[in-house]
Amino acid sequence: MSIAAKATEQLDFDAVVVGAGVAGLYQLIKLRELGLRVRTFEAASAVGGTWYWNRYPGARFDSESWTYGYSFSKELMEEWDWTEHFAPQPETERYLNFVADKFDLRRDIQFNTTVTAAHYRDDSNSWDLILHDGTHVTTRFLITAIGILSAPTMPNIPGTDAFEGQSCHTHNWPKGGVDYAGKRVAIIGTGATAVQTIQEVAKTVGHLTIFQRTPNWCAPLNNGKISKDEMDSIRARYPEILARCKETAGCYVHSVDPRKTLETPPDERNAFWEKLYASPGFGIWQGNFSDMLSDRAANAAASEFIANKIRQRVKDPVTAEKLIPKNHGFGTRRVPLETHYYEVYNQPNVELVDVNETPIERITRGGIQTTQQEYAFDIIIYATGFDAISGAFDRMDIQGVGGVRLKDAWANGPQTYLGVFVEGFPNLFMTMGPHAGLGNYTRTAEYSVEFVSGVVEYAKEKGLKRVETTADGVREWTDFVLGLGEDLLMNEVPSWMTGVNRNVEGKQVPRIMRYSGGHPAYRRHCDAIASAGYPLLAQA
Ligand code: NA7
Repeated sequence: MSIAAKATEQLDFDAVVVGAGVAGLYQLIKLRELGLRVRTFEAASAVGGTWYWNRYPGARFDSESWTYGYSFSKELMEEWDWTEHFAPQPETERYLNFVADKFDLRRDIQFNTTVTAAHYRDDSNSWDLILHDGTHVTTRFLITAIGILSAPTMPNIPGTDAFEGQSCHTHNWPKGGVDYAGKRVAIIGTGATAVQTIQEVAKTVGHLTIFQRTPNWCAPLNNGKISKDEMDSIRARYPEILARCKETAGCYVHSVDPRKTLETPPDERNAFWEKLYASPGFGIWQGNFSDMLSDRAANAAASEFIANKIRQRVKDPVTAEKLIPKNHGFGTRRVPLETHYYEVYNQPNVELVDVNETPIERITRGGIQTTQQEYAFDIIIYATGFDAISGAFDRMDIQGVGGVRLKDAWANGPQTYLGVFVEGFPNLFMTMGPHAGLGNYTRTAEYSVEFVSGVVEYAKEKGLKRVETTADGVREWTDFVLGLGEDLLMNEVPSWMTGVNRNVEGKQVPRIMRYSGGHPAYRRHCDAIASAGYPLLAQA
């Protein structure tokens, strides 16, 4: 880290946070505690980030609600009751508003404001931000809390503007909702978002057509309501729950089973998988046999177990086979958790179109034209995903020392130190950045925010005006992260987790985008660096 002191002009703020979602809200609290002049800019009209935008039908957690809340305030944990084990979007949005109220956060947040550009000024060791209306704002430190799934992408299909019915991306679902009951509805995509949308829309739709390019391995969510008594008991166990999340690789309550898949006798193996399939949440993904995501034969066996479940649940064998992934194994992409998803395909008013067999040629005024026929629709839903992890950075014009654009610096994949710092971009700190330890979002975001806050506090105490990573820091960390990810089956497969989005130029090939050494190791690594006074940050 290079930290250089320099007398500067009066800046508008000591720190600016971009984003008022899960990470951004906590970051604002921490920076206020440090006594800084801080301002948050948020593109939406209210707090929530992901939980503000993604109000599509059926949107909900796949992490247990009671592992997802903030842990920094005991009082907050005392006061908030979750009503379902996997809370729906409106409840989470309410929760984040409750947090904003409780800590009086809105007075430091400027809503409806997009930061379009951020340019580093060498002479004053500060960032010059340009807002969407052309306003300039200066700050010493710039902290991004822009999320990893916040840059939605439309499909690269011609004619999306031509459609005369109603259409929207799930991320931009209208606040007033969409009246799809009894209507002819199309959904493009079959990722985690589409799965949640499909199973909800199918309940009242007139006719539903699902356009699938790649099926995903889905497993049951097994959600349930939380009674008042159960919530009290969960609250009493919060210390134990949080301690458990701290120990697991992804900060979920589910921890990997130490046994090896094929060394476990078939009956025992099957019984274990049956139990996981009937249990709530990500256990079947995060709590499976220890070699399930690294050993090909183990992974193939787990995949066959899930494939048979799909065959049992979907009545038409041709449709069932279409829903079974063939190009990747179970768990090598993010596992969508579902509630009666596969049974939707048994409804007479639901049709699955495999766009590999009959590609979509264009969106028309009245619907969707494939190579085989034109389908007529009232509504088209684009559940086509995100330019993940680095996409939100690419969409901002971030320029570091010498006017170097972050997008160009990362053209061959992100290069960071600890997922927090970028060479040539002093005083820029990323929460939940590429190559950081990611997982259960709030659990990992809390750590990320606390680490960044530690750096800012250090700079404040030492009177530092410039904090930046050395080239060595970035090289060492990037090599380390790439090495860690090499043997994982997950990193071979195109998905948002490997930075692939076929609708975005230059993002066609899987890359290692995430630190995969497990969050406990990530924390140990970062804590040691903080205790040692940030040795790979340049100090001047
Ligand atoms: P995903 O998981 O990236 O899914 C996007 C889906 O859209 C996926 O099925 C894509 O197929 C499909 N897609 C994208 N573009 C096209 C085109 N042009 N034609 C046909 N199909 C297309 O995003 P989600 O929003 O579902 O989930 C993201 C995460 O958010 C999720 O994991 C949760 O953590 C929350 P493809 O697989 O690329 O063939």
